[in-house]
Amino acid sequence: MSMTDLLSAEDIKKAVGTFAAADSFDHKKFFQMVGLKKKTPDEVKKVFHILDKDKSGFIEEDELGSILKGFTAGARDLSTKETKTLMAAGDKDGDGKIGVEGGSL
Ligand SMILES: [Ca+2]
Repeated sequence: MSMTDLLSAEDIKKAVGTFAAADSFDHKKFFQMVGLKKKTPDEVKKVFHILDKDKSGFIEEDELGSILKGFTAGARDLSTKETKTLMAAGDKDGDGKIGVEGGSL
């Protein structure tokens, strides 16, 4: 299963391009642009599992920093600030990682 089986390559390209500048990343807009908001919970889970590279069941900070690369290989890494903002948004229980259940991804 690859990201483009779940999401449109065109939408991903557009979304990644929109947030190409450092510190411009807006996860809500990004997830909307790639079409994640329209996906079923099951499909969102599949996307999550692609982003969970070490299959730990969680997205840890290092995986979060390269989250855009999970969508398309040529994308940039998030800055430390962006990574921390995204972690704070998705980490509901404050354990420093994002789980698939109840996460904002
Ligand atoms: Ca992981």
